[in-house]
Amino acid sequence: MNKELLEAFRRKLQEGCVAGPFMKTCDPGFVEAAGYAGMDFAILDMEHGPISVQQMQNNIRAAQVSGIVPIVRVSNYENISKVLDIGAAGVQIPQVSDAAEAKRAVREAKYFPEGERGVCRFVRAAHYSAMDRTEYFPSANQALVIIQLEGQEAIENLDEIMEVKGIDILFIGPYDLSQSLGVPGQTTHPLVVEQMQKIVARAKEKGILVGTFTDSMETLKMWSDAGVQYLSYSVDMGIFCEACKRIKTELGQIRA
Ligand code: 3PY
Ligand code: MG
Repeated sequence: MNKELLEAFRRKLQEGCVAGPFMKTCDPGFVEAAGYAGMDFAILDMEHGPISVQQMQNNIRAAQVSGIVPIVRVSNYENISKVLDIGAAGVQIPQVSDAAEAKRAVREAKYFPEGERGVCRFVRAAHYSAMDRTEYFPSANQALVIIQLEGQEAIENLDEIMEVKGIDILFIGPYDLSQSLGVPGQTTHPLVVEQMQKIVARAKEKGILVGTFTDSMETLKMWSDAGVQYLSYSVDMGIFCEACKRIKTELGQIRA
């Protein structure tokens, strides 16, 4: 984790908003390209992507090369410390439903006194022990902890979840939320938008940062206007698909 990069990212979050894609790629070149293109962060996805921890290590290196903040979405609590050990600047934990799960996320991600993360300084994040131990442990506790609220249960337990210390961002997953509300995939259905607006409003009252996923410029604008600070826009594979479709259409028009 690069200290300066993370500090600049936190400042940008507080001052306005940050944007970045989810990425399922196992090729570090794509992550590097997203950084050179000026994206603020990439959510490197272990929940829905095929990537291994070993490959993830190289994606994180690539992010650091091009100055994009590597957040890893884990698929289980056990992987939280593993991806922080290989240098993730933050972890994103899906399907958090109550305060106990939110507390577990923090416990796994932080060293004493905030948590009980398993201790090892012979890892990439600590420069394999070349980093001074008095510097490593406090700096490691700066990693971002982002939890995903994406079901009715999480909404029912929102007050207690918002009381949990050590959470940096509440991320609303519109797709899983739409399923939980009985309208799977309809992320702009009034039922979904209404619940999302409620979460955004409650988090704002408490001064907590909020994030969400968007896959169109309309929804990006809608949630940006609503004050969402951590905006994820689409997924690497989806962005590539859209670009291919557009090229195909334009080729068709040229040939017509
Ligand atoms: C969801 O929408 O359910 C997510 O997890 C973000 O893509
Ligand atoms: Mg989800």
